[in-house]
Amino acid sequence: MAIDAKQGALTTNQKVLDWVQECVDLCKPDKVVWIDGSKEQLDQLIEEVTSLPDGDPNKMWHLNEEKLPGCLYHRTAVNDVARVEDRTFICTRTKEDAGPTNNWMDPKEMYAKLTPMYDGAMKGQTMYVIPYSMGPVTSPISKVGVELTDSIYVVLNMNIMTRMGKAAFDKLGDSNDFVRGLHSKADVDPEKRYIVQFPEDNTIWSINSAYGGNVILSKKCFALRIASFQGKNEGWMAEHMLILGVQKPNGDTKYITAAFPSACGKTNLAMLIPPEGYLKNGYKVFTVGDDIAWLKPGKDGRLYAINPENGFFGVAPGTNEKSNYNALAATKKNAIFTNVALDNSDNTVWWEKLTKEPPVDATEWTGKKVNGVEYTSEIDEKTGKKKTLAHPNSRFTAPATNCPCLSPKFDDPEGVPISAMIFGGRRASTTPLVYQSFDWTHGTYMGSAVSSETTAAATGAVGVLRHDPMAMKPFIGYNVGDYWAHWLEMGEKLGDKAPKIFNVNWFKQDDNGNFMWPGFGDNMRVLDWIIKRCEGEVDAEETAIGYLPKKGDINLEGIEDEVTPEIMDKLLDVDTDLWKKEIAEMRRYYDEDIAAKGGRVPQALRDVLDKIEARLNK
Ligand code: GTP
Ligand code: SPV
Ligand code: MN
Repeated sequence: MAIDAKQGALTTNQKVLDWVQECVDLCKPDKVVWIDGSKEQLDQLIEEVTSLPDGDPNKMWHLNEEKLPGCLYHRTAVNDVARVEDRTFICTRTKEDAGPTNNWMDPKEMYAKLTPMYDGAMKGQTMYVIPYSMGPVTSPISKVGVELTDSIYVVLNMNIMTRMGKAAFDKLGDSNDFVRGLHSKADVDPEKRYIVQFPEDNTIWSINSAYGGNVILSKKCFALRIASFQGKNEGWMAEHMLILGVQKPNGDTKYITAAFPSACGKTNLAMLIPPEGYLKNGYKVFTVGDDIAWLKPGKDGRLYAINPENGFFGVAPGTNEKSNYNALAATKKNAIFTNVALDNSDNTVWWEKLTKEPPVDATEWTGKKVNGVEYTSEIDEKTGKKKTLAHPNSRFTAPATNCPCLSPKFDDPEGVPISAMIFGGRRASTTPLVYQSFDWTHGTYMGSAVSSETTAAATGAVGVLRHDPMAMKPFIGYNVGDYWAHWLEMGEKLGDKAPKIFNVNWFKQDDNGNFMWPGFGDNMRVLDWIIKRCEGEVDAEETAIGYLPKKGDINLEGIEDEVTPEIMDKLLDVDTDLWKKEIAEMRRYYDEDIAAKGGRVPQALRDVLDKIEARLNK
């Protein structure tokens, strides 16, 4: 019997109702539930999903109610643990509009290919209709999305990651300006897994996955891929950037955004605790966002940022009291843990480096009970490294409001004014600890030149150096050349009110492969220099590649033993030969990977390349 999607609808918006009905007719769920965001409804869903039998792939578990109140645990299929970039598509009408960094298929063809997969995919199941706002509901920068899904796990994650519920429909009113997301886990078949954006239709189709980045459609699919396309057309920017505020002893707060590729330190930097000396002097760091920034020029002509999200979907391994106290604190209640390990002695969670010793009575992330100490001393044949109890891309989903250092401006509809923007990546060599661009155009070049060693956040080999422009390679929803042009246009619009642009590298290694910079909280020392540069309080060394700190201008008080002058020299070294290679590689990248494949590289960026090369050859 056909289901009437209007039953229980939380909106009279005809566009929404028609689209939901269309998807209901296609997916043929037994039931449709409109998510209002109320506690009663969520409690009921939690009850349902935790009552599933242990072998059910959708099962979630309660954790220790005293130590982790309101927290839930979930394991995904072993072949469904990260974003799948080779199965992610941007379906614009022309291939050229998707550009060389995206997989592309004609939208008509893609709809035709996927429609049979969605046909009846929700038989015997419930379709949840999730209205949500990206950004504070009243913000002029925020936008509404609706996700349809057959997964309670998705509903519960969306509840943390977005402002979910009826208020989003109220914000939308009768408007057609909402992003339509259709997700079905279907058979979680990796061969039929597709994560597809149709930017011209404001539509996302995701099928055959149940892993976060592929199914929390608000996140990478909407807030970056679709939103970057919208931003290009509407004069704003959607970036893979954290947003933080540094409050100085005089009470003045400077806001900074930073773009690092996946699993390269955004959450950590966003929540950093300054070193003791800074704390004593009255510095404080506040988190506005840890992954995504939407940026728009404000009335005063400056660039303002909001965090469109409402929670953190953070990398668990490596997170501990010392490395990221605030993130860990945020996971202590009403959080969801995915693919971490369990400490069965007290039904809590564990992951690598949470504590020194792994639990003896452990469940590793695939569900196998093991002796954690013995297990983690075994060598994994595939990687040649020690086995881990948690998946390297295991994640926590934590409400932003749990974060002890959440910015008082987190909910501010106007957002925060940005003084500096930072790019960075994992680079064992070449790239110094920090340097500043000569101007916005050079900064845009720097962003286009971001490259980084790959991590476990996406499937594929780990540790391979790849280009990841603006840390957005997997997330630019249109032609990368046009995206760079949009950056340049934004710079022109902002003029001398544009944020200053910097590049950092926390991951430079010595000859033995050890990181030379202590990182984490000590990154405050670099932020300090960056802020001083923005305020014109400190001079810099003009080099071929940009402005570098002068000797002694990075405050090393308290870490002089660890970061000796010799190490600092290496961290700030600009090796001419390596940089000539870097420039040659960028030329090759622009020519072969971008221009030859339909990317329109702006001439202004090529001019920057020429200028750097000329300076290096001097
Ligand atoms: P996504 O959520 O995938 O976008 O990742 P992210 O950019 O937020 O990365 P996150 O902060 O979760 O850090 C990922 C990994 O980098 C963790 O294992 C951290 O321990 C490590 N890391 C973060 N900051 C630093 C740093 O300053 N130095 C070093 N050496 N490692 C760091
Ligand atoms: C990333 O990979 O950059 C993430 C995690 O933040 S995911 O949601 O999977 O994209
Ligand atoms: Mn990310």
